[in-house]
Amino acid sequence: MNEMDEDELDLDEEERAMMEKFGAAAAPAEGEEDPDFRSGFVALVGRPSVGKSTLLNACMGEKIAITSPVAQTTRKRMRAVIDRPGCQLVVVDTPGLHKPKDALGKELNKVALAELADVDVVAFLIDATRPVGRGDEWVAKHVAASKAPFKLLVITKADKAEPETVQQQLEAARALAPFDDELVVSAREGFNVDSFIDIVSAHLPYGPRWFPEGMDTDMTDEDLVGEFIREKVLLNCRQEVPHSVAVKVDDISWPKRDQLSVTATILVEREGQKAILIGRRGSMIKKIGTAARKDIERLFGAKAYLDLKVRVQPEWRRDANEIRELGLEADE
Ligand SMILES: Nc1nc2c(ncn2[C@@H]2O[C@H](COP(=O)(O)OP(=O)(O)OP(=O)(O)O)[C@@H](O)[C@H]2O)c(=O)[nH]1
Ligand SMILES: [Mg+2]
Repeated sequence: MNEMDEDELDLDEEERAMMEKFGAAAAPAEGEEDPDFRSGFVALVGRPSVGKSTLLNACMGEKIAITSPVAQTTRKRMRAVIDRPGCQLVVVDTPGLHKPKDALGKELNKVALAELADVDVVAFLIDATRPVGRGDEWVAKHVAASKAPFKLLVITKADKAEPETVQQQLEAARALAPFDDELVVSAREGFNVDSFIDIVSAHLPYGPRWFPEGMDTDMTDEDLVGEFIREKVLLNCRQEVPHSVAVKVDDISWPKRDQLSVTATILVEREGQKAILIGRRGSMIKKIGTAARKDIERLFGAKAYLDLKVRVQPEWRRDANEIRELGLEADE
């Protein structure tokens, strides 16, 4: 907090708690005096692959969260900030809730469930193209138990399902938990994305913005770059490789203002996976690097140089220390 003492700002208890939790970046902007200004958090929750990250990107109008058909694509909570006249909405992307198979899976669930306790609005996403099942029932129980004052049911991927199927999904989902409102969206086609923002914004509490205007996300550059690299692995490799991969960004430097240089290590669990990732004469790692570089260049608006290495770290997903090292541990 710059120069000013917290007491001088006359923060109320809730604001103080938020600042403790989110750090100074989340401090309410000074001088924000509009009593009609709304500001708050919506968490996107649901099973893996229902389209949470894709909806976040559609809300932002740009890709900042990684997406893929592989379950558990998202491993870290991401907050994305939408500034509108009279309102600041923070959209929180969470890992898909699932039956965990290892220590990593348990942490991912903890990360997602923690958000249910901390937001103003919970958006529970259900995939229009997959029958409502026990996984959704389990998530719904947690949504029902959340103290968030407004709960929104969202049926996703409307572009991929017949209207009758969407209707059936709505009916099945309504039976899972009480919701305050419902919406059918297609993040891919932009259908009802603005309505999603409008509905959620209308149910945020009054108060000043939590993040400075113009700040898109709370993710560090290292996190964003690491995730983009991991996404390209998910999109290019199959079977067990995607789940065994983690990316450590060792260094980011800016040799010039419009140039960044990244050194990163891709962790895998077995030698065979390393061989797949490197590919024949390095063809796979080159493909991954080229695709990641394009995304990084677009996001940062600068020319990027990527130096990727692959390292075997057996069973890292079962190793609590390694999970912590990688920043994948849930906050206690
Ligand atoms: N057709 C269609 N596909 C979508 C839509 N939204 C998401 N998808 C696809 O569904 C898959 C999963 O999307 P994600 O956004 O990664 O899903 P997620 O819920 O964030 O998944 P996890 O991070 O694993 O929990 C991707 O292949 C997306 O392209 C949509 O509106 N329409
Ligand atoms: Mg995701």
